[in-house]
Amino acid sequence: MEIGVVGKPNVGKSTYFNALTLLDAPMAPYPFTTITPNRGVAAVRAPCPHTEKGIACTPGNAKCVGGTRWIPVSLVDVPGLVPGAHEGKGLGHKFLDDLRPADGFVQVVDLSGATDSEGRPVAPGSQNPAEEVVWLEDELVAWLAEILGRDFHRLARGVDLEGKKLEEFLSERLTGLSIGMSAITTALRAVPVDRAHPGRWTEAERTDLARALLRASKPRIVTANKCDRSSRESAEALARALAPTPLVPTASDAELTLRRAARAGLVAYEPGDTTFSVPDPARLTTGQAKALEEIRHILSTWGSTGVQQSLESIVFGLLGLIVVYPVEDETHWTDTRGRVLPDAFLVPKETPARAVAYRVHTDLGKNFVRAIDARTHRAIAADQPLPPNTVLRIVAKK
Ligand SMILES: Nc1nc2c(ncn2[C@@H]2O[C@H](COP(=O)(O)OP(=O)(O)OP(=O)(O)O)[C@@H](O)[C@H]2O)c(=O)[nH]1
Ligand SMILES: [Mg+2]
Repeated sequence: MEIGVVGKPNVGKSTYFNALTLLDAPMAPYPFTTITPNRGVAAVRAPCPHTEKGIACTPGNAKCVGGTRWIPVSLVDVPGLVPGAHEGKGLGHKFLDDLRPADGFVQVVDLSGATDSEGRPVAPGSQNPAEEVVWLEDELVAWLAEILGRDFHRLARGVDLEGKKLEEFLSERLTGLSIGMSAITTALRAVPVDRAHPGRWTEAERTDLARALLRASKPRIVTANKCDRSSRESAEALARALAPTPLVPTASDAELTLRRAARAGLVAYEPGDTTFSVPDPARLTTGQAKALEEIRHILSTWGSTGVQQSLESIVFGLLGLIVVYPVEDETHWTDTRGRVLPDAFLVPKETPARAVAYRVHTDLGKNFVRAIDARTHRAIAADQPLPPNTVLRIVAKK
């Protein structure tokens, strides 16, 4: 599971990334601060089932804070894209290859309209962020079309002659891009190409197919960043212009400050909170106190910084992932070492039980007999999907 953070330069991608990962990727008020991709681990929240049992959990991969599990999600922050990147403008789009494994994108835009298409600071309100959502998709499409098109005619001739299944041919071409067979089928249905003769497809047809593949495989939300310098009306107008693409207003800078202050013990704040408190105001410098007052104002205007919510909106909303908790002992919800609810996994909603078992351990998948819902003690067959938040025991042949 990986989410790519994309957008034009200087909109706050690395600030958003740092806020979610607490890493230190360089940030600065000019374009092309990021020149190589940054990778890190963020987390999404889910209620921990330990509260139902009345016993504490012993988390391994996903920490539990006050009954909320924080489940890891990989994040990659890439350099800014500019219009014409696929022709080499700006830093070009070669680095997009680092987004190959991405399952979805968060596009960061500057809601205040104070950054031009090349990332240069300009007068607030002089730019319309809706436009970059359109051209950025074109750049992503050009990148995917280029991957699809490499040596296409020579390879596609083989498809025509050998009668090899078109879907398999495309799947091979798209290896490593996290584009599944269902996305390929959806895209082929959306674009009326000559299925029997891919060798005859025009470049325009390949581009249309690349767009359909992108839409079917890599959902995108937009974060209206720097909302602290803009207004609710602007956010609402942008949301209307982008619909049905979801829009979440964000104040990444404020979120980063709050998370760092929380790490330093200066504030009590959990990501996603609507407010924060200062346990010992005497510890704050005048500058810190003033910055926190400004952030308090942002939270009261916008409800939250939106950063945590935006990540969860793509992971749970658009990607439709659910959390499942595999255990060894279905009565005590422990693993072989007695740890309570040690692991939490994110899996797509419709994942059958056996595929979840594979995810936990290849041997469990291979030797799968059945799964058992640890709440109801009912058996779940190999091809049955799991409900959200399932605590399950996987029974496998020894
Ligand atoms: N007011 C305000 N400024 C922000 C916010 N988020 C980021 N910034 C500022 O925007 C500038 C650019 O931030 P970066 O995170 O470096 O932007 P980027 O999109 O990664 O830029 P490149 O790597 O150059 O593409 C910095 O000066 C940040 O402090 C925000 O929510 N509000
Ligand atoms: Mg950056």
